[in-house]
Amino acid sequence: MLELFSNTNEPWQPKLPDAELTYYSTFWTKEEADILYSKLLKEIPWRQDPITVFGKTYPQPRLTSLHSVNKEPYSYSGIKMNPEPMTETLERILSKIKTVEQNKFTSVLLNQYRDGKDSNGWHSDDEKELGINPIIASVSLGEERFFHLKHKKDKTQRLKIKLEHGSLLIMGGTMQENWQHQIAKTKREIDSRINLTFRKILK
Ligand SMILES: O=C(O)CCC(=O)C(=O)O
Ligand SMILES: [Mn+2]
Repeated sequence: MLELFSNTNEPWQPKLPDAELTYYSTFWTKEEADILYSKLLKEIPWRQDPITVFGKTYPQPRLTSLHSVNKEPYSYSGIKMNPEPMTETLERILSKIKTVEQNKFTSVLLNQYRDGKDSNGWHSDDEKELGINPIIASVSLGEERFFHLKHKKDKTQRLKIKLEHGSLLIMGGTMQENWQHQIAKTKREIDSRINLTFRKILK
Protein backbone atom coordinates (compact mmCIF):
# COMPACT_ATOMS: atom_id res chain seq x y z
CA MET A 1 0.00 0.00 0.00
CA LEU A 2 2.74 2.43 0.97
CA GLU A 3 4.52 1.90 -2.33
CA LEU A 4 1.36 2.73 -4.25
CA PHE A 5 1.35 6.20 -2.80
CA SER A 6 5.09 6.81 -2.66
CA ASN A 7 6.21 9.86 -4.62
CA THR A 8 8.18 8.62 -7.63
CA ASN A 9 9.17 12.19 -8.41
CA GLU A 10 11.19 12.83 -5.25
CA PRO A 11 13.98 15.18 -6.34
CA TRP A 12 17.58 13.97 -6.32
CA GLN A 13 20.02 16.38 -4.68
CA PRO A 14 23.61 15.25 -5.12
CA LYS A 15 25.98 16.55 -2.43
CA LEU A 16 28.49 18.64 -4.37
CA PRO A 17 31.04 21.11 -3.03
CA ASP A 18 30.25 24.77 -3.88
CA ALA A 19 27.00 24.06 -5.75
CA GLU A 20 23.33 23.30 -5.31
CA LEU A 21 21.66 20.92 -7.74
CA THR A 22 18.15 19.49 -7.70
CA TYR A 23 17.03 16.98 -10.32
CA TYR A 24 13.43 15.87 -10.99
CA SER A 25 13.68 12.95 -13.43
CA THR A 26 9.99 12.93 -14.42
CA PHE A 27 8.73 16.43 -13.78
CA TRP A 28 6.42 15.92 -16.77
CA THR A 29 4.87 12.56 -17.69
CA LYS A 30 5.97 11.01 -20.99
CA GLU A 31 2.66 12.03 -22.60
CA GLU A 32 2.97 15.68 -21.47
CA ALA A 33 6.64 15.81 -22.47
CA ASP A 34 5.85 14.39 -25.96
CA ILE A 35 3.29 17.17 -26.51
CA LEU A 36 5.60 19.95 -25.27
CA TYR A 37 8.46 18.63 -27.44
CA SER A 38 6.45 18.60 -30.67
CA LYS A 39 4.85 22.00 -29.96
CA LEU A 40 8.25 23.63 -29.34
CA LEU A 41 9.82 21.99 -32.39
CA LYS A 42 7.11 23.62 -34.56
CA GLU A 43 6.41 26.92 -32.78
CA ILE A 44 9.86 28.25 -31.88
CA PRO A 45 11.62 30.45 -34.49
CA TRP A 46 14.82 28.36 -34.35
CA ARG A 47 17.99 30.05 -35.64
CA GLN A 48 21.67 29.25 -35.98
CA ASP A 49 23.85 32.23 -35.06
CA PRO A 50 27.55 32.57 -35.85
CA ILE A 51 29.74 32.51 -32.71
CA THR A 52 33.25 33.81 -32.19
CA VAL A 53 35.56 31.81 -29.96
CA PHE A 54 39.28 32.71 -29.68
CA GLY A 55 38.92 35.08 -32.65
CA LYS A 56 37.42 32.47 -35.01
CA THR A 57 33.82 32.65 -36.24
CA TYR A 58 31.71 29.61 -37.08
CA PRO A 59 28.06 28.52 -36.93
CA GLN A 60 26.94 27.60 -33.43
CA PRO A 61 26.68 23.78 -33.20
CA ARG A 62 22.95 23.82 -32.32
CA LEU A 63 19.85 25.93 -32.93
CA THR A 64 18.70 28.49 -30.37
CA SER A 65 16.00 31.02 -29.52
CA LEU A 66 15.65 33.53 -26.66
CA HIS A 67 12.25 34.49 -25.26
CA SER A 68 11.50 37.00 -22.55
CA VAL A 69 8.84 38.92 -20.68
CA ASN A 70 10.93 42.07 -21.27
CA LYS A 71 13.20 43.43 -24.01
CA GLU A 72 16.53 42.91 -22.18
CA PRO A 73 19.14 41.43 -24.56
CA TYR A 74 21.43 38.58 -23.49
CA SER A 75 25.04 38.29 -24.65
CA TYR A 76 27.36 35.27 -24.62
CA SER A 77 30.18 33.90 -26.85
CA GLY A 78 30.17 37.17 -28.80
CA ILE A 79 26.46 36.88 -29.67
CA LYS A 80 23.94 39.49 -28.57
CA MET A 81 20.46 38.00 -28.61
CA ASN A 82 17.35 40.16 -28.63
CA PRO A 83 14.42 38.28 -27.16
CA GLU A 84 11.25 37.09 -28.83
CA PRO A 85 8.05 37.29 -26.76
CA MET A 86 7.01 34.42 -24.49
CA THR A 87 4.59 31.91 -26.03
CA GLU A 88 1.66 30.05 -24.51
CA THR A 89 3.69 26.81 -24.42
CA LEU A 90 6.63 28.53 -22.68
CA GLU A 91 4.24 30.10 -20.13
CA ARG A 92 2.71 26.69 -19.50
CA ILE A 93 6.15 25.17 -18.83
CA LEU A 94 7.11 28.09 -16.58
CA SER A 95 3.95 27.89 -14.50
CA LYS A 96 4.70 24.26 -13.64
CA ILE A 97 8.29 25.11 -12.71
CA LYS A 98 6.90 27.77 -10.35
CA THR A 99 5.26 25.00 -8.29
CA VAL A 100 8.76 23.98 -7.09
CA GLU A 101 10.93 27.08 -7.69
CA GLN A 102 9.67 30.60 -7.00
CA ASN A 103 12.61 32.49 -8.53
CA LYS A 104 11.36 35.36 -10.73
CA PHE A 105 12.47 34.06 -14.10
CA THR A 106 12.22 36.65 -16.90
CA SER A 107 13.66 34.78 -19.85
CA VAL A 108 14.22 31.41 -21.41
CA LEU A 109 17.04 30.37 -23.72
CA LEU A 110 16.15 27.36 -25.87
CA ASN A 111 18.65 25.00 -27.49
CA GLN A 112 17.86 22.39 -30.10
CA TYR A 113 20.50 19.67 -30.52
CA ARG A 114 19.53 18.20 -33.91
CA ASP A 115 21.68 15.07 -33.53
CA GLY A 116 24.84 13.81 -31.81
CA LYS A 117 27.02 16.31 -33.70
CA ASP A 118 25.27 19.23 -32.01
CA SER A 119 26.77 20.23 -28.68
CA ASN A 120 27.37 22.96 -26.10
CA GLY A 121 31.01 23.44 -25.02
CA TRP A 122 32.37 23.82 -21.47
CA HIS A 123 31.07 27.04 -19.91
CA SER A 124 29.43 28.57 -16.84
CA ASP A 125 26.28 30.65 -16.98
CA ASP A 126 28.04 33.57 -15.35
CA GLU A 127 27.21 36.51 -17.62
CA LYS A 128 26.84 39.75 -15.71
CA GLU A 129 23.17 40.08 -16.76
CA LEU A 130 22.42 37.05 -14.53
CA GLY A 131 23.80 38.65 -11.36
CA ILE A 132 25.60 36.65 -8.65
CA ASN A 133 24.60 33.09 -7.77
CA PRO A 134 21.89 32.82 -10.41
CA ILE A 135 19.19 30.17 -10.19
CA ILE A 136 18.70 28.42 -13.53
CA ALA A 137 15.90 25.95 -14.26
CA SER A 138 16.78 23.56 -17.08
CA VAL A 139 14.12 21.48 -18.85
CA SER A 140 14.96 18.54 -21.13
CA LEU A 141 12.70 17.14 -23.85
CA GLY A 142 13.42 14.50 -26.48
CA GLU A 143 16.61 12.48 -26.81
CA GLU A 144 18.55 11.90 -23.59
CA ARG A 145 21.97 13.56 -23.42
CA PHE A 146 24.63 13.62 -20.70
CA PHE A 147 25.18 16.86 -18.80
CA HIS A 148 28.86 16.89 -17.80
CA LEU A 149 29.98 18.92 -14.81
CA LYS A 150 33.49 19.76 -13.62
CA HIS A 151 34.74 21.86 -10.71
CA LYS A 152 36.90 24.77 -11.84
CA LYS A 153 39.64 24.26 -9.21
CA ASP A 154 39.29 20.77 -7.73
CA LYS A 155 39.98 18.51 -10.72
CA THR A 156 38.81 15.43 -8.76
CA GLN A 157 35.24 16.79 -8.77
CA ARG A 158 33.47 15.69 -11.97
CA LEU A 159 30.14 14.08 -12.69
CA LYS A 160 27.67 13.47 -15.47
CA ILE A 161 23.90 13.36 -15.24
CA LYS A 162 21.67 11.78 -17.87
CA LEU A 163 19.01 14.40 -18.63
CA GLU A 164 15.80 12.53 -19.32
CA HIS A 165 12.75 13.40 -21.45
CA GLY A 166 10.45 15.50 -19.23
CA SER A 167 13.07 16.21 -16.56
CA LEU A 168 13.85 19.41 -14.66
CA LEU A 169 17.29 20.32 -13.29
CA ILE A 170 17.68 23.32 -11.00
CA MET A 171 21.14 24.84 -10.66
CA GLY A 172 21.75 27.23 -7.79
CA GLY A 173 24.05 28.32 -4.98
CA THR A 174 27.57 29.15 -6.17
CA MET A 175 27.45 26.57 -8.95
CA GLN A 176 28.14 28.98 -11.86
CA GLU A 177 31.06 30.54 -10.02
CA ASN A 178 32.72 27.22 -9.21
CA TRP A 179 31.68 24.70 -11.86
CA GLN A 180 31.52 24.41 -15.64
CA HIS A 181 29.10 22.29 -17.64
CA GLN A 182 28.78 20.96 -21.19
CA ILE A 183 26.73 18.80 -23.54
CA ALA A 184 29.37 16.82 -25.43
CA LYS A 185 29.07 15.51 -28.97
CA THR A 186 28.31 11.81 -29.29
CA LYS A 187 28.90 9.30 -32.12
CA ARG A 188 25.66 7.50 -31.20
CA GLU A 189 22.90 7.71 -33.86
CA ILE A 190 20.44 9.84 -31.93
CA ASP A 191 17.38 11.98 -32.44
CA SER A 192 16.99 15.62 -31.50
CA ARG A 193 16.74 17.11 -28.04
CA ILE A 194 15.29 20.41 -26.85
CA ASN A 195 16.62 22.14 -23.74
CA LEU A 196 15.12 25.20 -22.08
CA THR A 197 17.00 27.21 -19.46
CA PHE A 198 14.85 29.68 -17.55
CA ARG A 199 16.90 32.57 -16.21
CA LYS A 200 16.42 35.93 -14.49
CA ILE A 201 18.04 38.55 -16.74
CA LEU A 202 18.68 41.84 -14.94
CA LYS A 203 19.00 45.28 -16.52
O1 LIG B 1 21.40 21.62 -23.02
C1 LIG B 1 21.62 21.66 -21.80
O2 LIG B 1 21.21 20.80 -21.02
C2 LIG B 1 22.45 22.79 -21.23
C3 LIG B 1 22.31 24.09 -21.95
C4 LIG B 1 23.20 25.14 -21.38
O3 LIG B 1 24.08 24.88 -20.59
C5 LIG B 1 23.00 26.54 -21.75
O4 LIG B 1 22.20 26.86 -22.65
O5 LIG B 1 23.65 27.41 -21.14
MN1 LIG C 1 24.78 26.67 -19.52
